[in-house]
Amino acid sequence: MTTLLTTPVPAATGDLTLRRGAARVLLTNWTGSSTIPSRGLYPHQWSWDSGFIAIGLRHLSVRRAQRELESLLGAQWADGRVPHIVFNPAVPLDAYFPSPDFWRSSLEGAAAGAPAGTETSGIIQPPVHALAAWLVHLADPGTSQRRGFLPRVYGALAAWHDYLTGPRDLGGGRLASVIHPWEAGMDNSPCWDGPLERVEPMRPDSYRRADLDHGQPAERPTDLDYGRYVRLAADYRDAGYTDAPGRHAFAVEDPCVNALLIVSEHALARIATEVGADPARHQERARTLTAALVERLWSPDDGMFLCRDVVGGGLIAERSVAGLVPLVVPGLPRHIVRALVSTLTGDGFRLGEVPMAPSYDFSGAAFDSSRYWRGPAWFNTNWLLERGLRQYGHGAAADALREAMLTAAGSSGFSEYVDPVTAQARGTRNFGWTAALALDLMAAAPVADTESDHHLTEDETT
Ligand code: 9WN
Repeated sequence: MTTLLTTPVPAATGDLTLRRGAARVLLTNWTGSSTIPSRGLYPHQWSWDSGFIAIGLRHLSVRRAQRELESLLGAQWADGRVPHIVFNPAVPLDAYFPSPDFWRSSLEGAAAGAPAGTETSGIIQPPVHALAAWLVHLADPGTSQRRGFLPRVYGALAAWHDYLTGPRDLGGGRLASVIHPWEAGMDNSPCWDGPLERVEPMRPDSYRRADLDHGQPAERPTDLDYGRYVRLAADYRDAGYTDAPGRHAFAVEDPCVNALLIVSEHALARIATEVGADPARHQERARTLTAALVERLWSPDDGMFLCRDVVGGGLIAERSVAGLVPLVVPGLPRHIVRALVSTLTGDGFRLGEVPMAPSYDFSGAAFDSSRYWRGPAWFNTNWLLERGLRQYGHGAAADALREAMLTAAGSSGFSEYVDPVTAQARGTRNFGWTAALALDLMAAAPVADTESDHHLTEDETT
C-alpha cells in the first residue's frame, strides 16, 4: 500500500489560466508573512487555512510556504495550542467578529501561556500543520535543509500534538476533543445541532456580526447558531481558556480533527527522523489514535465515522463529510475502507454522480445546498478525500474528483464552497485554500511554457 505521505500526485491536464488565477489569489492574499483566507470576510491568519495554503504555496514559493507555517507557529501558546486566528493589528477591530478585544488573549490567556506580544483567538482548529510542514519540506528538501526549516518547526509541532492528546483528551478515550464548533472548522455542521441545544445563546444585541457585511445570510450560519458560538467562546475566555474534563458545555470527538491528527503524527514521525529525533513516539501515538478512532467513532450501521458527544454521551446521529475524511488515515482495516468508499459513492454523498462530495448527507433532514457546512461542497475536504481514495488504490475515482475540483475551482472564481450538484459558486470568492489546493492538484501536471508565470522570483519571496 502506498501512503498519503509518499504518493506523488500524477499529472493532470496543465491549465495555465487556472494556474495563473490560483497564483494571483495567493499573491493578492499574501500579507508579507502569511496568507489571509479572503480579503473581505476573513482578514486575519487562520490556522487550518494556513496549513492548506502552505501545501499549495509550496508550488509557488517554498520560502513563503515555510513562512506561512512559521508565522502561525510563532503565535503558539506555551501550553502547546496553536490558535485558530492570529490577528493582524493593522486590521480595524470591526472588520471581523469576534475581534481581538473580544478574545483578549494576552490578558485572559496569560495563565494558559498566550503570547504577550500577539493577539490571537483562544480556541484551535484541526491539526493539518505537520502534514503541511512535511509536504512543504518535500517540495524542496535542499532549501528546507539549508534554512533549517524542519528543526525550527519540529518542537512546536510536537508540543501542539502534546496539547491535543493531553489536555484535550476530554473524553478519556485517547482522542482529541473540540470544545467549540469553530474548532472543528465546520462551524455550523448539523452534527453540532444537538450538543448546541444545551447552550444558552448570547443576546443578539450584545455583539455585531461582521460576516454578514460580506456574506449572503442564506449561505452563513443563523443568528441563533451565532449566539451560541459567542456564548461558548465567551465562557471559555472567562474561564481563562483552561481545559478540564467536565467544565465545557460543548465537547465533541470529531473524526476529521482526529484523522488529521493521525496523518500529522505520521508526518511528525518522518520529520523526527529528518531532524535526528526519535520517530517512535509519533509512530506509537499514530497507532494509538487510529485504534481509538475506530473503537470510539466507527459506526458500522452508517458505514462511516460519526462524532461523539463527550458531554451528552454517545455517537451523534448526523452524517457529515467529517466522517469520511478518515480515508486519509493509512492502515485502516480493509472492511472500513470498503465501507467508507461505498458510503462516499452511495446515496448519501453520491460522489461520481455529483462532481464533489457534499459537506453533509444529501438525504439528511438538515441538508441545505447553499448554507455553509450543511450541504455545500468544500475544496479542503474533497482534497483530503482525493488523497484518501488514491491512497487506497481508487485511482480512477481520485482522478475524476481531481478534475471536477479543478473545473469547479476555476469556474467558481476560487469560491469558498460550491453547490454540491451544480458546482455553482457559494460563499466568498478568491478564497485562499481553494486556490492553493487547486495548485497542489495541478502540481504534477506538465508545465507548459512559462515556469516564471507561476513561480515567484527570489525578491518576491523575501
Ligand atoms: C470562524 C477561515 C475560516 C475557516 C473555517 C470556516 C470559516 C470562521 C467564520 O472560515 O470559519 O473560524 O467566521 O465563519 O468555517 O473552516 O477556517 O477561512
